[in-house]
Amino acid sequence: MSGLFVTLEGPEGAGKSTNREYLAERLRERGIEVQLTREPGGTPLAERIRDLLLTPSDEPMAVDTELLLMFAARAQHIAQVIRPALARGAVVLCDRFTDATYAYQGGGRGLPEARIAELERFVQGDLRPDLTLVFDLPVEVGLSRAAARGRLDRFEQEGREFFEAVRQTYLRRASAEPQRYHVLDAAQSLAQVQADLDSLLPMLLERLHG
Ligand code: T5A
Repeated sequence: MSGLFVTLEGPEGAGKSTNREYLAERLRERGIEVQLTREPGGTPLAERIRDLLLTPSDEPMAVDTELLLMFAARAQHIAQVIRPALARGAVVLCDRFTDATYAYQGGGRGLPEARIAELERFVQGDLRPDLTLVFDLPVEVGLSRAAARGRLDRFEQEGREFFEAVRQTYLRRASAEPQRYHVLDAAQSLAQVQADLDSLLPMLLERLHG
């Protein structure tokens, strides 16, 4: 038995966490097991790596260190949480995954895509999301939502250009592989975004059972 691996992606403040909970409820009320998780993080050890990655520090983090820590956390998360949940037949709803590495370390930091792809193969083998929901919105809207929550993490302190590159990388990847990605307009009201999610449910259930 194998479950369904669904990732939620998008720039800061796009509503991934909020809508992940919403989607989980819609699936659970149909009796489906849902594993909610996130990256970087998802296990106690990976959450410790998350702290290293997100906490601002006086020592600048080298971009390759950042990349390797993302994949170190991911290796732990895949082994401890994602693969076991998929083997049980659960729907894994994961807030960010390797598309975020392409968007932030690739698009934002400028690391070569080939280097990320090499680590992706090494760490994940053939594991790829079955479906990726991209919550897209203008950079300023997302940043103002994130800022309204208070203290900014290490990534949220980046400039507008960085986040524009992040957004464009997501959109480029989505248009290159339309069978895996679904782009949602996350600048709409929450009620409208959730109505859009409702309309995706039949397709999601078909992929789970099909
Ligand atoms: N990262 C991660 C990398 O660089 N490389 C990688 O490989 C990975 C995996 C993680 C950081 O790590 C980076 C990317 C990130 O910078 P994070 O906290 O997981 O950090 O990610 P964030 O995007 O910062 O999480 P946020 O919580 O900011 O964004 P969400 O989850 O998209 O947004 P959410 O749901 O918390 O909503 C934010 C606020 O907006 C409101 C919500 O109520 C909330 O207050 N909101 C709306 N308001 C109006 N209309 C709507 N439609 C709304 N939707 C939500």
